[in-house]
Amino acid sequence: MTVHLVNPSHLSFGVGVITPRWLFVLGAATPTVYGRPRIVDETLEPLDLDTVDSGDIVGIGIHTGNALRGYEVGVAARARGATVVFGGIHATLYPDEAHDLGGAHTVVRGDGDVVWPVVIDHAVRGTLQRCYEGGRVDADRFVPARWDLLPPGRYMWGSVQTVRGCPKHCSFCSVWRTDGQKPRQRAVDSVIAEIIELRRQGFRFVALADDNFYPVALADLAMAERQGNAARLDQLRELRAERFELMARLAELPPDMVFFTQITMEAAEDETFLDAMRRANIKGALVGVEAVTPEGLKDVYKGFNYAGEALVERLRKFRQHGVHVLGSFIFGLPSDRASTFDATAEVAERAELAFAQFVMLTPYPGTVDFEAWEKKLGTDPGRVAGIPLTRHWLIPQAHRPKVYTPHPVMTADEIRARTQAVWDRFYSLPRIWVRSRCTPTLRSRLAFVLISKLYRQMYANTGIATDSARVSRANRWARVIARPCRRLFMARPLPVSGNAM
Ligand code: B12
Ligand code: SF4
Repeated sequence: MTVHLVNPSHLSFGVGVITPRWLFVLGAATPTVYGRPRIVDETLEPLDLDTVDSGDIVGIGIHTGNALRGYEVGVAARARGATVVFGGIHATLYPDEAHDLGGAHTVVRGDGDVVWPVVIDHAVRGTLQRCYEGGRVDADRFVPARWDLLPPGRYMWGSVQTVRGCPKHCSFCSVWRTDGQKPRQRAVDSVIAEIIELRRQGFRFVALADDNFYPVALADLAMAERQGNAARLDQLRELRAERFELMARLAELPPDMVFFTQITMEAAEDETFLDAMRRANIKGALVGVEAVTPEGLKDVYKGFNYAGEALVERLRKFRQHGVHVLGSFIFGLPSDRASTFDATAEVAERAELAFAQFVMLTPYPGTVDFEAWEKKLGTDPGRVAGIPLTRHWLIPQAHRPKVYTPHPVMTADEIRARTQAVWDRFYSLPRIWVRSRCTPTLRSRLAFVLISKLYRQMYANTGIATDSARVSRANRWARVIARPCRRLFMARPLPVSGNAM
């Protein structure tokens, strides 16, 4: 019996940017008596169904965007006689859907770290339940990933999680509801051990795959102090101290290592934290800017962000502390106007962002926005290809709308076209070349140009374009750029024995 773990994708690029962490965590949680799990990441290559035999177990992890492809894989694997198990955020939110459409024998909700071996055991004994509650596992029970399962030469960045959960409550995000608002921080030794293993395999670049690397802001401490809440203050200080301990340990790793994470903009006000990030070689951070106007921020319950000039200043602060920002912006908010698009592109440029993504407001299930939208559409939400809009992830990729929420003044196509134009502007070659000055050597400037082009091809052209010819062209281009790009990110593997670090 073979255990297969499949990360579904309708597009394959041959080379991946970031290792999908869940594959290697569940690989590690698979009891060794069942042999070496077979890892299949369809962002590299589609699953070869001939490798699935009757009696095998096929674990499929889905988020909303790849659920439909996941269901195709599930149905096909079941038809070959395999036991099919679904997990991941989308299966957590819609367990019945995986049964109805994905051929699931069972579904795991929540974290798989602890429950996965139980599910395999039940599958082997023939005592599977319809659903398992994996829950929110405590940080000391997070299973470290098995990096020996990595296919060689396929990824640019490793991924290591240091904290799960986020104390904020943004309206477009499901993390605080599924992973919880209490940050679950992993022990420092366990994080460092994984990073060392990745470095030994030649990975210099590691994404800290956290919901929010900065779970305790100065404002939170000040609030607890004002409230005279001594217990809360102690708890927050302890969490904060652990972050500094982790960063101090990262700083001891070889200086050629580079880390990237996701963080809230509040960190810009915390220069001690930013300095620790610089020492730790955390050279990049995705910051959810979302909107550049106060009205837009109100639309997404992100009042803790800044707008206008203050926003530009905050974003520059990261750069001044050696942290390059990937700014994430949302278009299609009710307060957006035609002028918002250029204004956003200008802010992105003036704030000296290294990278930016411009996404169109998508109501993701599990979010406050989704619930309000679903309720508003009521019993007659409209249909595409026979599928109600409120189940948009089930619409075949080629027909999937790009904009879901009717906008007060713009048509869906106008929002899409203007969003595409902002991507085109931000990622024009001359602009990328100017931005690449943020890196020190010609080799790294070249890597910067390639990764910028790749990022645009992978996310904008395949995600926003409506024309299928453009999507396949972008896919081909991404495949071509990805190989040389990967080589630029790698280092010579370090020996396993000896005290290299
Ligand atoms: C790191 C990250 C990224 C990275 C790296 C992705 C990668 N290659 O790994 C980047 C920045 C590239 C990224 C991009 C995007 N992401 Co993202 N990302 C994350 C983040 C913060 C962590 C994921 C992670 O690695 N976690 C660590 C692993 C170990 O945890 P896990 O995946 O949850 O898996 C556990 C359980 O879910 C379960 N499990 C998972 N699969 C399976 C399968 C089986 C069989 C079983 C039993 C259990 C199981 O067990 C695992 C261990 O406990 C999550 C937030 C989150 N909390 O999940 C968002 C998240 C997954 N991303 C999200 C989104 C929306 C996106 C984008 C669409 C954003 C955008 N607009 O561009 C893109 C889509 C990319 C794509 N095409 O896939 C959403 C998905 C929402 C949804 N309902 O689908 C999340 C939840 C964040 C959010 N704001 O809501 N992302
Ligand atoms: S968008 Fe970021 S800050 Fe907001 S709740 Fe989600 S993870 Fe937290």
